[in-house]
Amino acid sequence: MKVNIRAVTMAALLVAGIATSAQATIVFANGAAPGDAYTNASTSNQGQAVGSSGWYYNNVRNGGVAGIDNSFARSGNGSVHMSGVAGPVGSSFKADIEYLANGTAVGGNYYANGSLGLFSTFTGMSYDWYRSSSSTNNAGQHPALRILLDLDGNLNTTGDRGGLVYELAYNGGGSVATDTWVSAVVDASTKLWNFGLGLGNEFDIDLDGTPYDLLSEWQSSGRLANAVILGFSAGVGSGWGPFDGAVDNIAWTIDGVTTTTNFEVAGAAVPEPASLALVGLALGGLAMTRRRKPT
Ligand SMILES: [Ca+2]
Ligand SMILES: [Ca+2]
Ligand SMILES: [Ca+2]
Repeated sequence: MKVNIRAVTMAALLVAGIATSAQATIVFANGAAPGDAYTNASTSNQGQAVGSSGWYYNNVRNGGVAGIDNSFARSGNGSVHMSGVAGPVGSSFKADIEYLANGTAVGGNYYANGSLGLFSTFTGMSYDWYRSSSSTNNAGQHPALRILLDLDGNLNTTGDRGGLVYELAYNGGGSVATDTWVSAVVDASTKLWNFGLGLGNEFDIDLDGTPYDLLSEWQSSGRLANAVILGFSAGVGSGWGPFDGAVDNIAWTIDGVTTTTNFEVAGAAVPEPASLALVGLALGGLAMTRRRKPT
């Protein structure tokens, strides 16, 4: 029996390649294990770049903490750990992790100075979030996910910047799960509320009397026809009580292209079990073929 080892090897590499291309981009902490933790005690928003990844710990104030560490491992060894203790009255912590188009530092805080594409070509976003049971803030709160926008698409006018926010409270609500990872998907039929965009907060975009409107309603509004995407943001705080939790696997789809980011700590990366299994299958097939060759 003649076997083309080269063809089998190519097939094995192809299977491994497919598994790799389906994986998320990995963004590592600024520090070695157990990772990093960025904080800022002052009342003014401050940030820090996560390497050259385009991600930033941002809008961190009043003792809020954001960093990639091993505390709540997800899809490997890490996630973005977010916490704070001050609030809900008086000074209140806040901490975000943000991907910003051409992120630029202004007074220690980061702003987008570019666009990821038209809001009209955005079809959804998703992430995993975690709330530790040690949190004592409102039991309905969890890290929020936001798409950041410029309403008129003109980056030189900044008074119309803002975003649309996903929170479970406006999509079913109730006390959220604790000490477990929860995956959330935002699509056309998900309710979102706005901040800024030159519309104030919690604007009723379809004028039907309720301010929490579907992504499809935001997109069909003529007001956002020229809006561009400045970035994406996940975060905690601003009026919360003590919270401890995390986010991971933040993803979005723009113009049919999905971008997924898995936050990890370098030096102890754990490959995805699914891709390991695929590589194992491919290599196993190669070994079986080789055993048959002598006949
Ligand atoms: Ca991870
Ligand atoms: Ca503008
Ligand atoms: Ca409405």
